[in-house]
Amino acid sequence: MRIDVVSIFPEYLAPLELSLIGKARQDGLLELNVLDLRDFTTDRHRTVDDTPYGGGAGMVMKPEPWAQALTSVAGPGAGAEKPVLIVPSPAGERFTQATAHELAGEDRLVFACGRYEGIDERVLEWAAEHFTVRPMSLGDYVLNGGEVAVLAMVEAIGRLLPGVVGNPESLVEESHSDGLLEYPVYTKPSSWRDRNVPAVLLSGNHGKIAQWRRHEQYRRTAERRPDLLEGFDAGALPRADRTAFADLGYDVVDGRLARRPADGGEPA
Ligand code: JFE
Repeated sequence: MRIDVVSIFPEYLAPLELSLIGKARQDGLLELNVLDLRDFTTDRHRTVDDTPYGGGAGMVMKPEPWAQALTSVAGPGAGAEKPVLIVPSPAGERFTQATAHELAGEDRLVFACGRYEGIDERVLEWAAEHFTVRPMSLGDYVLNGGEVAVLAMVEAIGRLLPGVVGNPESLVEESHSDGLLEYPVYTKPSSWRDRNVPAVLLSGNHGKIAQWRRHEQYRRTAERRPDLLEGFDAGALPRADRTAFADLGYDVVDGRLARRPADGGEPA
């Protein structure tokens, strides 16, 4: 896969050279280029921003440096598939693990890191001629620019490329994580500062261990991310799993989990 990143802070992307992604580059699985948007300006001050039409606070990124930079990375026009242009934005579609898997299957990705109040909207319209344009949000909070979002997205995508993660079993386990939160993990020593590792994990009973871990996933998900249980397929759950959900306040109704109504009855 080839990834190009355009930013006015190319040094911000230096962490991509390290660890997992750096290794993927060394092994020739990933080609990564970071470009400085200011190299595509033509004025003495290397200007990339201007005041917003319609007024308001802050500055907006000028279109022409973007057009020059994106043209330089667009690649062959005819024949080859359009690269995907990912534009981090608080107003983008949500980037999820499913998005990461989808993008890991692409041959070419280009990331456009905005700053200030964002990029002149016409750049995204124009770019659709050369790219499949995908405005993307990491989550519902506001960053100062696209760079941190790109670090997260490139790491999430890069570790899915064949040969990047050393142990493919950990990816398999993740992918059938069925939309639940992960179970808690422990390592040696078995007793640490008066806290013991749950005995079941030392039992050697792999059936019991798998069941305990699954129930911990249910417990954590109900506690921290009850929204994830709305899509959970509870149709074919073993009796012990139904009981685990019942203890968490959920009944199975028509193959879905239903929060048991709070008991609002009068005291006896
Ligand atoms: C840029 C900014 C005020 C944008 C309404 C470019 N998930 C996510 N959060 N924040 C971003 C992505 C993000 C991405 C690119 C960005 C934020 N900003 C700052 C400030 C309003 C904005 O858009 C500039």
